Amino acid sequence: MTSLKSQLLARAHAEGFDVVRVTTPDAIPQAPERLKTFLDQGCHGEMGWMHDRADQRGAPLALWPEVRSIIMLGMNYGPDSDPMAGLADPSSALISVYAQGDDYHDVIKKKLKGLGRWWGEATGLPLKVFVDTAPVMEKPLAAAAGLGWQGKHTNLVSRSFGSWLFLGSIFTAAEVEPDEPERDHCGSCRACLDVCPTAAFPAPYQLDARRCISYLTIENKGPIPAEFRPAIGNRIYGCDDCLAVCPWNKFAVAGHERKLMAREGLRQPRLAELARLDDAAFRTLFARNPVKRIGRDRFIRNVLIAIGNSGDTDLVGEAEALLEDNSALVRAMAVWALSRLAPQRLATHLDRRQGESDADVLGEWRRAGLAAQEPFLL
Ligand code: B12
Ligand code: SF4
Ligand code: SF4
Repeated sequence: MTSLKSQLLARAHAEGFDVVRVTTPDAIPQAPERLKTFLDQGCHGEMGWMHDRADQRGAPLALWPEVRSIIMLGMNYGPDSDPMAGLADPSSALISVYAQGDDYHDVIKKKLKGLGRWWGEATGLPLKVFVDTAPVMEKPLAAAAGLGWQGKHTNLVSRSFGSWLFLGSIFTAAEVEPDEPERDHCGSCRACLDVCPTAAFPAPYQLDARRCISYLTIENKGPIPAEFRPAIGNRIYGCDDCLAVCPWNKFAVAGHERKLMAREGLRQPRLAELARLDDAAFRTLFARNPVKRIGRDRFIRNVLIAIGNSGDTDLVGEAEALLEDNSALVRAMAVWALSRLAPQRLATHLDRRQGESDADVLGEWRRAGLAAQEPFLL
């Protein structure tokens, strides 16, 4: 298999992967227990799919008993500018680096399939390819293969690419010589833990997803709990703070895969423009992009939170217009945004409150009244 392995590395690089290493299916013995602790503590929040197939997720052989080796692949998506710079302009929106270009699932899956086709013919044995598309723990497997190590923020950190590797895998029934795991190079650093705006790390190497802005803005389907809204700032889809502050990024370079590069219109869009998107315009703007997945209403919910945090009174009209939206989720966040930006204006829209029947929206009106000490809003 040795010469086949060197051919595999060459082919993978030709497909556009930046790192390729191999591990065995039994290489992550601690993962099932750690996953169980994460789930028992409820850290997965509404992501019930993590719970549903936890046995398979923790143990590759339970997912596919024929697997003998796991080829782990990483693709660099390093940004070409500081991902946190946009935080300084609260009238614009921040979309996390991973979601400014085409959807990585589609881009990487296609490349994995191409590589897998060749590998299947070369070995004559079955295989499966995954990129966050099955119950697989990609980070511990990548660490076991030596692509990097799981940093204190739980993501995989690479000595060559810093925080910016997407991960994918090929499960193969072929025996391939495994590589050495990477050791932890975090040392006494705790920059990622300290920067987190929502204190989402109960301890180093552990994340409570329910507090993470990435979870709150992407996975959380209903209203975002009020306690986290101010800390979200203008991050409307995901968050990069813990990734961006890692000192290992000093070796990172901008990604080379054209499809994953930031689209100009998504680098730092104006909140006012995003707030006006109807369903059709939302689908057009985010065609082939990960943001499309959350749908227009959840997206506008996030935009309204950023508007509420902006301190920009030019945005009052955008929030006011959305008080009448068809979506209760949007109306609720419009009330919150206006209560932060211009509470006195909210009082001029009492007709909206009177005609409201949704419990969540009414709850926002009550909360806004209490915060503004305006009994007529209650
Ligand atoms: C669920 C999920 C999320 C959830 C939960 C994240 C999480 N940390 O679990 C949410 C929605 C919050 C999320 C957010 C993000 N995600 Co995500 N997510 C996943 C997913 C689907 C599963 C991760 C998982 O299994 N979690 C369960 C926990 C228990 O496992 P774990 O994170 O490995 O936790 C380990 C540590 O806690 C460790 N541990 C526990 N105690 C101790 C003690 C010590 C001493 C040590 C050393 C370790 C240790 O053991 C656990 C098991 O290995 C993967 C794709 C996949 N299929 O793997 C992508 C994935 C992890 N996400 C990814 C990305 C890019 C992100 C974001 C950066 C996106 C963004 N910009 O908004 C953020 C980062 C937030 C963060 N700090 O983690 C990439 C990460 C790439 C990389 N280089 O690591 C992945 C791998 C997708 C991919 N194919 O590229 N994500
Ligand atoms: S992605 Fe943002 S909110 Fe989530 S853990 Fe990292 S810094 Fe905290
Ligand atoms: S910021 Fe520091 S502690 Fe966090 S992953 Fe990077 S090196 Fe480790």
